[in-house]
Amino acid sequence: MTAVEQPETPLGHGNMRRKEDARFIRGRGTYVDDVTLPGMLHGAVLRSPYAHARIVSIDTSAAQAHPKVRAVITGETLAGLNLAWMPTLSHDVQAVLATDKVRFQGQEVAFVVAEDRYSARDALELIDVDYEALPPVIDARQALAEDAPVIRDDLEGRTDNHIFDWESGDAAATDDVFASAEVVAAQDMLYPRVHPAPLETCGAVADMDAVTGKLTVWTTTQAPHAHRTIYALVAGLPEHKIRIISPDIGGGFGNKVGIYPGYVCAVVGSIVTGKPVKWVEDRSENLMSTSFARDYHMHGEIAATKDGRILGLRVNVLADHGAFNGTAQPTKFPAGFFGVFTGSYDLEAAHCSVTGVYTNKAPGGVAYACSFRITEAVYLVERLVDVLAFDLGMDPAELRMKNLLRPEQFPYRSKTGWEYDSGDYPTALRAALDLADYPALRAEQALKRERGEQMGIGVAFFTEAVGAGPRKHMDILGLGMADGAELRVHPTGKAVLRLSCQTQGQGHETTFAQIVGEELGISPDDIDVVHGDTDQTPFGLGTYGSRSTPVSGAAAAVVARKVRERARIVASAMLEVSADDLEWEKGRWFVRGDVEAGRTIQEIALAAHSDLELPEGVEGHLDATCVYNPPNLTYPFGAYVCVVDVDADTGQVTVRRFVAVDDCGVRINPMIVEGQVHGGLADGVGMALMQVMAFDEDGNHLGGSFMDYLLPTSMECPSWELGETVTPSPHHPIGAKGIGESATVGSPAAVVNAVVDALRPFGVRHADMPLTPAAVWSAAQGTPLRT
Ligand code: MCN
Ligand code: CUM
Repeated sequence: MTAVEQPETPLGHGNMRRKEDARFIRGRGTYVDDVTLPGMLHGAVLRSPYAHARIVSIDTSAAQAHPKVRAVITGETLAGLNLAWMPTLSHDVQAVLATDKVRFQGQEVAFVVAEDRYSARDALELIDVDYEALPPVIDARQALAEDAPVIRDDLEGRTDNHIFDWESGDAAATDDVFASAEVVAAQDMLYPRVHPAPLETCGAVADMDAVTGKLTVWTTTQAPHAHRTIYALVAGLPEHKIRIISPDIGGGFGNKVGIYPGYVCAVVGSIVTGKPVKWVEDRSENLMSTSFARDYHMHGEIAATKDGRILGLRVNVLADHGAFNGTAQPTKFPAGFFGVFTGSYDLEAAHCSVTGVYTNKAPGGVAYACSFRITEAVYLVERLVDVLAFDLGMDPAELRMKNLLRPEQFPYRSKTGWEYDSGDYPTALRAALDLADYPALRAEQALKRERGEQMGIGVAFFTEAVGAGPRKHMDILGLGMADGAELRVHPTGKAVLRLSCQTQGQGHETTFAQIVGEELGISPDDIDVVHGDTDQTPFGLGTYGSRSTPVSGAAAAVVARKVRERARIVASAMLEVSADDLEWEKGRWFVRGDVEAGRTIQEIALAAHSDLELPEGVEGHLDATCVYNPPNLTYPFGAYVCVVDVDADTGQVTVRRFVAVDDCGVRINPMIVEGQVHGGLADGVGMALMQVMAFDEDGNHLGGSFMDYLLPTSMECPSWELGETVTPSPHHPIGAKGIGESATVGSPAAVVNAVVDALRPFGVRHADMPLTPAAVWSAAQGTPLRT
């Protein structure tokens, strides 16, 4: 016990403080930019000032002549190595350095390697690129117009900007439900283009050892093993000649899932110069060129009876994917998991169609705590339910309560084919309404309205699908989404757990030690978690889509149980009884009926490494490995209530209260879970009220700094009021579901619903995010802004 109380919970140390904080709070973390190697050179990327332009010529002679420049790499250099284009995570290709055209402002055009970062940057200005400007496609709604310029003329036979059409659900059944429904409410809405904006930008240090032929890359990646395989495929090197090290990461939020041109350029720079090369982007580069999120133009319709029973949902989406289809998501899901748009409700039929288009904007599309597009899906359905409540004159909480799936319907197969593993939705919603004292809030609102003051109450309920995935259904570039784990218990009973996933701040070094500690009765302090280094960890797909707990967490529990079974055999040899006669209590095996006769896991570990005679065929030592292929996703859920005060004269919104009841099954470390929820709620306030990646009609990026692209601070956030319910996942070894993205997924709808509710006296039924003062003021004037 430390000074701060760490209560004993069913999961051992419960709120154990984070092991990694010992280094973080002392400023002793090691991030990519902290890596310094002897003779290391520095790279910088020249970026396109145009959104769309043909490259006529590139003259690098002046840059080459700079005394501190060691190499200047262009698309042409890369083309000679067959590296000018690289595969994206969505089976498209992306230019590493442009050869033919630039397709978004900020696109990578050339790479300078110099003795220091300043010289590399200076030399960029010496490169002379002759561009021939082309008309850009900025508005996704214009991308499919007859006369729209074709962005991807590099792709053979391409005559338009269409990427894919995807649909889910039963169109005919849905049309029938709508045709006979008493009430249909429809709403167009935009989930704007936003950016995860991690505090640490992206970067890499690449070191190609010409003698051993081994490439080592320290890099900001959420998926070290997946990156290694992609490098292997692209470079034609065997995996064991590539080592990806993802050291401490200063936030990922989905921004660090993919491979960026800068990483590849650092590798090529190291090959060309024979020296290690560091490339770290600056804030504007991060905001302008790396993976954005959302950009979904949605048309939603909801069908219901007059008394508010929801019958069906019909949705059309236009998805802006930017210049290259670089979304990171399982192959069979071009619109991510948008298919769960039926949300938390019991309905008769649903159908959605999604069309993806190219535009002259940065690639990306799945990032920023999105659970693979569930953010968009939840926002859509939760706004539609509020629009329906508006039209019916019903209370939005009551309307939700009436339509939520009931506990006895689980496991529930949704109309679009997802099997929700477990849930008790009404209890969660009731808990949130109680915590908020919903009736009192409505009474307060009525009083204020009489005084002409605008107060709004927003309710949202969400269901997520996280933990990709069953490998049969889910892969990324053909790599099945299962995770390995290795556990080694040393002779003294201390242990090392090796994992394929990679923490970016979620506290894996603590929570995974807690999982193993709980299974084996070893203190989490005595269990070291090794991750983020492909030479030291088993293969697995990485951390995103809140899959670490559902997949790697399950692997950690399973591998610990394997060790426990091995320990049982060792104990039976030690005690000279049959293994069948042994019983487990946390930390020791004992003889059934004789509690005194037992051996602790530490005693067993020592014996397993000793001269103890083990049964025929049983190996010594106390190690195990496993690969966990999840049988299903896990389905966390939650109920949120947001209270805002709106000044209709200035458009200023104040989030006064925010109640969040989350259910992520069994909580390994409740304090870490609450931290995850706090962060996600702040994200939601940011997106709902202040964030958008805007462009002018020429394709100039208008959000390239934190002066323009706003991050919420404690000033804009209330003191979060959290509650919880616990509905274990029936198929996860410890009943846990993911939590890392829940609050980002669920909260934007609650905030927007609250603001729209505040504006009800002005007849406002919907307003698009971000609800900046200008947007709120305009909505109150009856002239909503369109982004
Ligand atoms: N946890 C728990 N009990 C549960 C579920 C989770 O104690 N029932 C703990 C886990 O053990 C882990 C943390 O909560 O320490 C988050 O777990 P999980 O939900 O499995 O999510 P991941 O670890 O896979 O993290 C990914 C998720 C994603 S996809 C984004 S985006 C996001 C998020 O995490 N990025 C983050 N939260 C973030 N938090 C920080 N600080 N930094 C980021 O970049
Ligand atoms: Cu979609 S952001 Mo997270 O899955 O890394």
